Amino acid sequence: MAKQKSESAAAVVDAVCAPEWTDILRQMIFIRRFEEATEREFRRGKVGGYLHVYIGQEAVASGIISAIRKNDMVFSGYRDHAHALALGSEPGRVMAELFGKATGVSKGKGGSMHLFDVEHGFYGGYGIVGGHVTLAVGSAYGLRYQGTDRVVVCYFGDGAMNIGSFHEAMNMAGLWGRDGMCPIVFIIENNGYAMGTSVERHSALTDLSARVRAYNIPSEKVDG
Ligand SMILES: Cc1ncc(C[n+]2csc(CCOP(=O)(O)OP(=O)(O)O)c2C)c(N)n1
Repeated sequence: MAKQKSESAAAVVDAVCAPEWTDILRQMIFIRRFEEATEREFRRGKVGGYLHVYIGQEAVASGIISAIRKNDMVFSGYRDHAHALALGSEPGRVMAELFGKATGVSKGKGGSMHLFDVEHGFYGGYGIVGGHVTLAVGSAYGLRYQGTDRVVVCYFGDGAMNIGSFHEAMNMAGLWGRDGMCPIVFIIENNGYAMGTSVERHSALTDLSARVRAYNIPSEKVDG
């Protein structure tokens, strides 16, 4: 993996994973165990605010993050624990954030939906559905403007694709991308629902990867 995990993060992963598993499988299983633990703590009333788990989507964060470089930038929506863990955030600091502790990755001020760990390339963790997509596109433009070859990876859910700012961001990404000025990979995490509303009920076009082609952005469908 391109990202370097801290020693204590690696030790926690070792504690729940068999040594013969591949790095990506270890990552995925570790995320599953972590999410099960967060749910338990949430039910015990230990987690401030709300909590959304990533169970079933582990491969999407683990696979892509294993392919990026240490200085690339990652943005995600509010189902964000896995992205932080896959990037190498210390699991104890991620859990501390859910508990509202000052030792958390966002100093206990963000909670489950607002994890940040810039040192590991994680630029959030956003509770405003689709809001972060504009920030990610602006950051990608900024990276090119500064003359770097860094890239942005931006995750969002199927529901986020119906938000107005999402379409503004796609238009700018398609426009700047035409001149090579928007180094960004968008990952639509289509889990079939915008929370409780199925894709069939919330999207006029259910082939979501086709929707971004309207903005001159090439896309393909992958089984996550
Ligand atoms: C701007 C905004 N509008 C509405 C909400 C309320 N809301 C919370 S979750 C959600 C659905 C998001 O669905 P999706 O992006 O598919 O994520 P999922 O939870 O299904 O993974 C909505 C509309 C919000 N958080 N932000």
